[in-house]
Amino acid sequence: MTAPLGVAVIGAGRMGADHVRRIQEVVSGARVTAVVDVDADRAEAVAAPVDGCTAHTDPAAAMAVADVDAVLIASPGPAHEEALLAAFAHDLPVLCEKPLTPDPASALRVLEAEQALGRRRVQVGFMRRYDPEYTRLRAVLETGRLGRPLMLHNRHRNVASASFFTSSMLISDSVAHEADVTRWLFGHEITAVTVLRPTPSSAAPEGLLDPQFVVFETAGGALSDVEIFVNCQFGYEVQAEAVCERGTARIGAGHGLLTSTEGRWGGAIPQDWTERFADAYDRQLQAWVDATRRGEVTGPSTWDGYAAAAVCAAGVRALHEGRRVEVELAERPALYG
Ligand code: ISE
Repeated sequence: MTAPLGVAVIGAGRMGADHVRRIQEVVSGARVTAVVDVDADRAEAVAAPVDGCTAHTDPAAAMAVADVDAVLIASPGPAHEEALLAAFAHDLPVLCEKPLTPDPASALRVLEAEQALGRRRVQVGFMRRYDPEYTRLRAVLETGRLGRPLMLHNRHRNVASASFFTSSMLISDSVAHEADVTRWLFGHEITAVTVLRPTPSSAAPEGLLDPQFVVFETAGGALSDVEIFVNCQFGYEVQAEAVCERGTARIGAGHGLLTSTEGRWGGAIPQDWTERFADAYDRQLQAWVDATRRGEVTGPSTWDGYAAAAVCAAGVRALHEGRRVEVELAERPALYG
């Protein structure tokens, strides 16, 4: 393909609008040709500044536009299944923001529909896999220099949760990332989840179980724990330490610019994920555009999206039932290696 990839962006909210900006200003080899949102005014507002870009309220209508070669789904999770199936019907490659879909049953339907096509069509937006620190951590583990990984300690902190955040969403919306990085770093599926609930922070909205402490067991025998704290008030922090037989590897210390002045030293803490993972989002999108133009599909797959949904479903049950819950996973189809 020599012409730029024409992308329909579905969902013109915070993430969708940011992806439109990224395609227009950062990524090479692509342009936004359609924007879709249930809110026609919002779609129009995001599409208007982009040359030749049309605005729509129906994803399928946008996919039928002649210069749409690929689809980026950034609408809310419950709308993903319909958009994914429409993209399959139009034979278009997709970058789908996480979650693939909100629950394992719908993720399995998407998995089956993609299998029926006989080839991969979807890259799931687990952008941490494109973060330079996470890729270095994985590379170190892969050399085997530190020995076999035994544990992964994760910390995931947000400044404040959105008004619609529920206790389950700490797992399904936030810890979904650690479900994916644990599987990706260790190369094993997560088999069971336990969730502990400390007394909530007084800064947490009434009724929100925040923070939570999550423990994943993996098929390889290694453990991965996650402190998820979405009203920590001071900054956005994502850290991980892999403990191996002969050493440890740590990321996320956030040592960017450090200043020393007036008897103190220090730096700044990012305030949200678009800032902390800006590089990862750029690399993810460029990798998708490049692969799509080569006629390939790379990166996190529909299987990865489904597996994360299955782990999160077990996690949500573990949270509410106060017990260890095993992950129910379908057989991994040959299409996903
Ligand atoms: C949000 O949806 C994300 O994906 C962020 O990366 C995560 O830190 C946050 O907790 C989620 O709500």
